[in-house]
Amino acid sequence: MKTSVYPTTHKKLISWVKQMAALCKPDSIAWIDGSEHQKKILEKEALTTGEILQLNQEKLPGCFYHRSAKDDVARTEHLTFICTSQKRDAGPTNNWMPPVEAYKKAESIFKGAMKGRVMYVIPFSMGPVGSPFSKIGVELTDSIYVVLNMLIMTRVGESVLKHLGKDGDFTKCLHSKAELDINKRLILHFPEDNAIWSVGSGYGGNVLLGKKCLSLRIASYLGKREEWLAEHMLIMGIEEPDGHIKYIAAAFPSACGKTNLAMLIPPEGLKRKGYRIWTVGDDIAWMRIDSDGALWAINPEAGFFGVAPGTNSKTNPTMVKTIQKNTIYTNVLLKHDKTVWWEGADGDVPAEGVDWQGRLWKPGMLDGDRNIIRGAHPNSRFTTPIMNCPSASFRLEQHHGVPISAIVFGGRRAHLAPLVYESFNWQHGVFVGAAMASETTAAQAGKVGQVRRDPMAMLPFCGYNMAEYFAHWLSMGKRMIHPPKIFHVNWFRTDEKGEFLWPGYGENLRVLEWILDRCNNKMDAVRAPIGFIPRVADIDMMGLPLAPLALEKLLAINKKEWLEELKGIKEFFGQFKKDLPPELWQEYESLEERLRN
Ligand code: OXD
Ligand code: MN
Repeated sequence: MKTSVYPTTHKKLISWVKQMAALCKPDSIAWIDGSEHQKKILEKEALTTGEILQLNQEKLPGCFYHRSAKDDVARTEHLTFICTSQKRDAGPTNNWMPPVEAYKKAESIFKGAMKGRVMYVIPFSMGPVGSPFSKIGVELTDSIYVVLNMLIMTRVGESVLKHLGKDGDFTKCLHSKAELDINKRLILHFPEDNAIWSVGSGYGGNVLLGKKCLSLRIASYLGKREEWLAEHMLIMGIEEPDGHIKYIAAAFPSACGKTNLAMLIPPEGLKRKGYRIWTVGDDIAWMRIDSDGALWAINPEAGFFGVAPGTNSKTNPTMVKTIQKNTIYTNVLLKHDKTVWWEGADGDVPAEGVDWQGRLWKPGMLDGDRNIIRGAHPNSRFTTPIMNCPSASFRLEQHHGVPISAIVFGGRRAHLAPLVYESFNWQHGVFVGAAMASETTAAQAGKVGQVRRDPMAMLPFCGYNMAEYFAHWLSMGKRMIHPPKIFHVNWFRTDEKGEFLWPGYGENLRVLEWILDRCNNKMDAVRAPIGFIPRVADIDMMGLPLAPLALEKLLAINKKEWLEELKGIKEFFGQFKKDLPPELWQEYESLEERLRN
């Protein structure tokens, strides 16, 4: 193996890199410095091997295309483990493996896995380098695709090493695509060692280790220890007609529209009032209590890893503009002119193209089971820098983040949950988050459309026992002088015919306006058993004709359905046994009582 000159004097880092190289046996080691020059060399190399393809540089400058293995297209939650010494620390909702066993299993796959390959060393910062919010990681990988994506999604290179200095803390992230074999795939988290090992996959959520693995699973564990919150939340600024910008953080399960909401364009009526949106992040929020007693947040990421299907000028015009340059497209349809397409993209359906599996594709083609063959995989993605985004917040690089006025939970529920409601207080809000449920989407492997409980949209991402996570949320509330108000929204309620009642997308700002009015103490509300709900007349519907009584239906609360829902909540809470904070049972019982009266 060729040895490299080390661009750092951090002894522990160097010795860890050497140790991992001895395990994985790469031909050489290359340190990623974050320079444009090195990026170009890597792109060239990946083009030669076919790991990426160049897209039409006139129409999509700086853009590339990548196709993954057929069975490596989404997060594999059943292969994702929290490896703590005690099972109880991982809790009943996580897969658990004892660290000794996990290291042993993974070592046998990592052993020699990088033979004939380069091991890239990526020093990265989640959050602006040097901010008190930020955390440093170093990812070792044998995939240029991973390096190129990390260059978009995180802050990478020399400045990070400089900040790390001789002995700074960092998360040790080891990745190898190995044979990309689903039977030899493991995504392992070792919170006690501040380490992540991911092997056998090339899918973003499994391998861009700064994202779900560090910024949520490991960070949630660190957040508990260091008294802050790492959440699966978008952050957006809403500039109000008076020029003030209020920031909200919102948690929805994967592929439920966080990205679209984070950069919505105000509908005409509201735009005229003077609203404007500033995007801080679309997936992850790190939040700390500042000396003012309020909750402040940063987005630790520097890019978007967004779902392509359904993205178009109606659903997300801002994103359509964002992904015109310097973007990596994965598993979408490749058109003959080397541009890209996906189901639900703008413009005409192409007459022909090459699908995400590399096969010639024409619209309407059927597979052996007579199902339509899609050109793009339903979880096909784009990776694109936030700085491309026309609505990118001017506060993205500010080290102290943005103040959060409201926390919004949401789910995809055809029934039950009204368009919006507000919790009575922080403790009740934690219950609302803990009792969240949603229908599954294509972002996780498995069946689509099944209701599963997904507290705070963190079920797949909480790196420790969720009972303690709820307790941590409760204690954060007690420590704040000005806690944000907590709301719940549901854009996905349907009518008797199964049609969506609410148009969603930009129109969602009408609901956010009510939320802000509540935060500004400008609006009364109706006290319902589940929380405060808007009076029908209080949602500004200027320019949005809905079917008669649609808003009434959207805001209706069916006590019978809610009593039925309580059974699911009880079952979910029950699995935590004595660990569940009693406050959540109190909230459960109070809700039941309110529903029965
Ligand atoms: C994501 C996810 O990719 O939640 O953001 O799956
Ligand atoms: Mn996500």
